[in-house]
Parts: sequence; structure tokens; C-alpha cells
Amino acid sequence: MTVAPTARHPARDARVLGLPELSGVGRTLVMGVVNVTPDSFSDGGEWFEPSAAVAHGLELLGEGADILDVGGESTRPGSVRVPQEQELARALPVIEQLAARGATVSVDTTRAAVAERAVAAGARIVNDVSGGLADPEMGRAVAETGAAYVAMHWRGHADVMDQRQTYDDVVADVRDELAARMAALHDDGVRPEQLILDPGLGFAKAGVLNWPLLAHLDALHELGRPVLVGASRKRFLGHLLADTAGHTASPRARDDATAAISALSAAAGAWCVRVHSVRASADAVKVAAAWAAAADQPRVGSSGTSPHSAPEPLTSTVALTTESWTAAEQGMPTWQDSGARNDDGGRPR
Ligand code: PMM
Repeated sequence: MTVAPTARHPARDARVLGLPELSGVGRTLVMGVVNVTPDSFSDGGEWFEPSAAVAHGLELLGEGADILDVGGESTRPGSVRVPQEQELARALPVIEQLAARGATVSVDTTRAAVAERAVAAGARIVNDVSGGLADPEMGRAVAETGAAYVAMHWRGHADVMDQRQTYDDVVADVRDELAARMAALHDDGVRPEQLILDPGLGFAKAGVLNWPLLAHLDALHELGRPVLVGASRKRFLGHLLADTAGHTASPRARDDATAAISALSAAAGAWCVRVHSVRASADAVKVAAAWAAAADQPRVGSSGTSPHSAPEPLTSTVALTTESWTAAEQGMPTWQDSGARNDDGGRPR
């Protein structure tokens, strides 16, 4: 059974153009990250093979991801840009194969041409960390494709963003800058129903600036569109979890904290959480939905109820199951088999 959309979270349950099956499902969605970038490796220099990326995407679907976010360019602080052709060569084959297997795919790109090619290859969401600022053609491209569009708060590419962290009030400033992006995108022909907003955690935001944004997601909800939260493994979590000697937690050691943020974001009405490790966040958003559903119901006792009955499970919004889509069954190498360890290399956000 799908939990009915509630008045509790109107922005979460708002219709998103092009994503009817992911609109109003009554819980927060989970987007699994599929970075097809060589600097995602701890040892560096090893290219991320498309087959390994596809296998990883299928694994994430099996763990409960509703959306797979495929990116061919790292946005890690300090990283340098890759040429467009290279970004296309990395991302397109992976998008094609995952979309062909029924996954809802988003493309993580700031380039209009990549967005267009990705949508033609089967992507249904354009996830632009620059909110249209990096490429003046992005608004037009998104308007023409009709794809859903994640507009993230952004102040500059990875090489400069750490120098652009001055805010009067980070919550109000991010909200106002996103509102300005919404207006500009509207002028380019993007329809409001295409939009999903994102506070851009870690992008031009040092550690402490991220917490008020999380604590005040309601300020972004004032803009009337669904909100995506991308906290997974970011630097501010490494600082939060630092040991007594002040050593920050490694990216992978931030996964439990990421799942905690998924639960809290879901309770605050986020539309989606973007995570590297899916299973715990998929559980977390279900817990939040069951919790909220119980809060909305009259209080009940045990008469007429099985002592073990739980709230009705939410229907997976993706017609894929662990059983049908494990990488092993597809005869593909798994993420672990490839020896790949994502997100441990370079400078983690
Ligand atoms: N963060 C990263 C990449 N893409 N997209 C959205 N919408 N929101 C984010 O916060 C976001 C993103 C950086 O994380 P990664 O390099 O670990 O993928």
C-alpha cells in the first residue's frame, strides 16, 4: 500500500513533471549516487568502468534506491573540470544501460549539452549542482526536454567555491538565491512543476553553515517546491564525528550519520535524500513515514490488531527488486569485486 500524501508535507508531495510514479508517494525518496569518475577511487588513476558503474547502480536499486544519479564529473572541492566529451563518454553508456533496465535515472551535470544527451539516452531528471548558473543554455535545455530539474544552491565551481562562503544569514541567503534562480529559470521557459530545490550542502559552505540549512528546511519549502538533501559523506559530517585527537572521520565512516540525516530530513518533509550508501537511508525514510503515519492516526490499542502488525509497507516506487536485479544474477562484477572504493580519494567535501 502506498501511504497517501498528507497535508503535513505539501512540498514533498507536490507533483513533479515527468515523474508521475515518484510524485506523492507519501514518503521521502532515496537517490543512490553512481559517480563514474576516476577521482572517486582511493588509489586514484584507475578509470571507473561503465560495467562496474552499472553493476553498482543495480546493487543500489536492490538496496531500495528510487533514483540513480549518474555523474561523469567530480564536483569535489578543489577538483578540476573535465572536458565535455569525456563527461559524455563516462556518463552516457551507464545512463543508457540503467534506464534500459527500468531505473529512474538522473544525470548529475552542469552542462546543457550533457543534460540533453543524457535525457535522450533515458535520464528523466537533470541534477544540476549549479542551478543553471554554470551554463547559460541549461534553462532552455531543461525547458525543451521537459525533464525534472534539481536546481542546487551554488556560488562557483569546485576550484573557487571555498572562497565564496560569506553569508549574512545562510538560511535566508540560500533561500533568496534559489528564489532568484527559480525566476531566471522561469524566464528561460522552465515550468515550476519541473523544479526540485537543493540547499547545496558543502558547496560554498563550511562545516557550521550546513547545520542551519538542515534545521530550517522549512525555509526552502516556503518556495513551494520539493527539496532534495545531499549530505552524504560530506566534510561537515567528518568534522562532527572527529575523534578526540581532532582527526576527522573518513568518508565511509560518515555513513551512519548520513542515515541519521536521512531520517531527520524525511521527518522535516524532504522530497529526496541523495546518498552513497542506500540501504540504511531507505530504511530510515520508511521509519519516518511510518512514524508520521502513526502520528496522523487516532491512537489505537491491541484489540483487533495482530501484536506483530506493523504499519503497511510502502510500495517500492521502482519496479525492481533485490531478487531480480542483483548484480550477481546479471553476471556482472559487483562494486566490491571491481576493487573500487568510491569517494575516498581526493579531498572529500
Ligand atoms: N553533492 C554532490 C554531487 N551532486 N547533487 C545534488 N543535487 N546535491 C548535492 O548535495 C550534491 C550533488 C557532491 O557529492 P559527491 O561528489 O560525493 O557525489
